[in-house]
Amino acid sequence: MITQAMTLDRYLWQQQKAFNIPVELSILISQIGYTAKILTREISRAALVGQLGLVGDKNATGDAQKKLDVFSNQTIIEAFSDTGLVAALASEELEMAKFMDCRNHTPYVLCIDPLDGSSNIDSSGALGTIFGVYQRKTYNGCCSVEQDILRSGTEMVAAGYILYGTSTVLVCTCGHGVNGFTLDTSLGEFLLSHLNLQCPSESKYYSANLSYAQEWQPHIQKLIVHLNQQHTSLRYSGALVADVHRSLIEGGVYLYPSTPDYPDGKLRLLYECAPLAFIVEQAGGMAMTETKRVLELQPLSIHQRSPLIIGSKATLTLYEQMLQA
Ligand code: FBP
Repeated sequence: MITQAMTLDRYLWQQQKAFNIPVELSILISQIGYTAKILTREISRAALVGQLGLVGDKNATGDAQKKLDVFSNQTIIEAFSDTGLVAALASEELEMAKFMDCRNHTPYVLCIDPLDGSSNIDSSGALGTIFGVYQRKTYNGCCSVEQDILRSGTEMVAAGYILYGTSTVLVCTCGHGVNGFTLDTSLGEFLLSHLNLQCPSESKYYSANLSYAQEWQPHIQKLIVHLNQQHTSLRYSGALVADVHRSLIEGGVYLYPSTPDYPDGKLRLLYECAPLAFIVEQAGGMAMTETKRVLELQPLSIHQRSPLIIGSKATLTLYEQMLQA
């Protein structure tokens, strides 16, 4: 059976031919797979190698930085240095954009949350990595934040996430459907395990931090009441990637709405909301802020926040009707 298994690299090569995807984009995603193998190893042994706990600094958006946040970010920067693939990088762990290689032949811009769900690290909960890829726009030997990085999600050419859970799963799309690959640690290979993922239209689960529920907008509260009336089970893992992955596999909706403290929500548009919106839409689901389609949002800053409601189509469509009611 193993010999028939489809490796990530072989799959990317087939996609290249089938959809005329540039080889550089396939290599970029393959390189993300490589960083996921390193992170899988480091996460699984974090308590044994002193990688639990805080570094004592705060990241670009004021969150306490965990040692694994810094390790993950550094691993990604090193993995793409000198590859000629990534001209500029926007990361949750970097205050400013990092211009990696602005020589004219370097084609892509990478927006990444190196480690999602960091509050789960010390309790060995689920973690993730989220990434979005844009075709570079400036070709005059330099890069620009405005032109190359602050792009609406509709311009994305690829996106994906890695879930570090009971197994490590890499889910990605180049705009031609969504596929999942599970890491066989004995081979060190990502093998195709979820072909052409389709997000079930109905929600079996919902994920939200209900401790803020009384502060949410009335139409959000109405949706929660409806989900509870339907006995839609609540599952909130503390890791956006894990909750969105469950929604993709079993049907569900994840919500992080705005509150008086977080008028724009908590999650970051460029490297959390937009890449996941691209993936979920490709899998037949939907992704909205509280009022509009996430992918149409034009970011004004690298760490801009956005409310997020993402997942099963029937639930999001019902939410839209509640909005218009
Ligand atoms: P990080 O990327 O900094 O981990 O933040 C995102 C996140 O941890 C999501 O993964 C998760 O769903 C949410 O924030 C949890 O936030 P809260 O603790 O406020 O419910």
